[in-house]
Amino acid sequence: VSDPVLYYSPGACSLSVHAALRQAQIAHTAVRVDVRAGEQLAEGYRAINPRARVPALVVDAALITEVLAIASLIDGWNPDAKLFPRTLLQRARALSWISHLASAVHPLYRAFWRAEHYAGDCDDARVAVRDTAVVRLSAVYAEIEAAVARHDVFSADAPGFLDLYTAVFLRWAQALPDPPLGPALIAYRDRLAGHAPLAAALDAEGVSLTTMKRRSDP
Ligand SMILES: N[C@@H](CCC(=O)N[C@@H](CS)C(=O)NCC(=O)O)C(=O)O
Repeated sequence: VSDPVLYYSPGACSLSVHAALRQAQIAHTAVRVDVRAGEQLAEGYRAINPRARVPALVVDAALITEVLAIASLIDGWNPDAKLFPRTLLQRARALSWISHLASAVHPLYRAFWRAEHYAGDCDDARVAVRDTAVVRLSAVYAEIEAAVARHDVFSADAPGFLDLYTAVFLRWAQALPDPPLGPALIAYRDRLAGHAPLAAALDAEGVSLTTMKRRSDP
């Protein structure tokens, strides 16, 4: 049985599972597929993941896609890593946020970065999709900010997968015209950046939570 192989792109949503593998101390190989350079579209990668997205985890020749599925597998491998809350109700509340981030918030970033995915080649529609995404994202961050301020499922003291995944969205906020992060989210982000497994994954990917720039960028 060989180590699982994680396909990731620096600072992409795959950062969450990259950090989770480290938190759970799972030996793995991390393979970079640079989405910014379009490497996910290469034939070689499509042969591994026909959906041409990251993250993808290959385990004993089985392909697992989708952050939540990968995170739940890692949790099963090492429940002591506390990636998910133990009590059923708390676990459901964390899953509720993770599911919301994956199914509603992530697509807003797709609308922001790849408006053509929804608007086709119509310029006016692309601008409208992009602008609407920016407005909706502000509301999303306000809602997360309130939950973080109440210490409601989110925790920078004992981060679980929800926190690792949220860190990705806090990083991405830097790409928005006026990053909608209030004081509670900034304090939460800065504490998360010091969480060893996340810090190690950020370092391995050459990115940080406070800028969209990569270490290798000029
Ligand atoms: N629903 C998927 C979304 C995966 C996804 O869209 N990943 C982005 C990076 S954050 C990607 O690979 N984008 C490449 C592309 O859209 O061409 C998940 O939650 O894992």
